[in-house]
Amino acid sequence: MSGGKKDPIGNDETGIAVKPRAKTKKPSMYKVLMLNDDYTPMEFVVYVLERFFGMNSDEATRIMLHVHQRGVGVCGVFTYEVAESKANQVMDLAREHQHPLQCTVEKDGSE
Ligand code: TYC
Repeated sequence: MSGGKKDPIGNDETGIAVKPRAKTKKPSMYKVLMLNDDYTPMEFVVYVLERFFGMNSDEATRIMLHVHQRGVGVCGVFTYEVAESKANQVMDLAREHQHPLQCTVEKDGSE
C-alpha cells in the first residue's frame, strides 16, 4: 500500500489480497558507559575494550583516554540483554583483578 492507513485484512488499493506484513519493531538500544576511577590501570582498561567490545588497540586507547580525561565514555550500543551482559562481564573481570572499574547501562536517546 502506498502510505495512508494500513489495511489489517491485507487488501491493497487494487482490491488484490496481499500478504499482511508481520509487525516488526526495532528493539530499544542501550549504551554501555565506562566510568573513570583513580586505580584501574590504563592497560587493563584497554584490554577490556579490546576483549569485550571488539576494538583494535588504537580505538581502545582513544576511548580509555577519553574516559580518563572526561570521566565517562561510551563503549558501545547494544540491545538491553547484550549491554547488561557486557557491563557485567567487564565488572566481573575487574573484580577478579581487584580493580574498581565500573560500567553502567543507559537507554540510548538517539532513536
Ligand atoms: N584513571 C585511571 C588511571 O589513571 C585509568 C582509567 C581509565 C581507569 C578509564 C578507568 O574507565 C577508566 N590509572
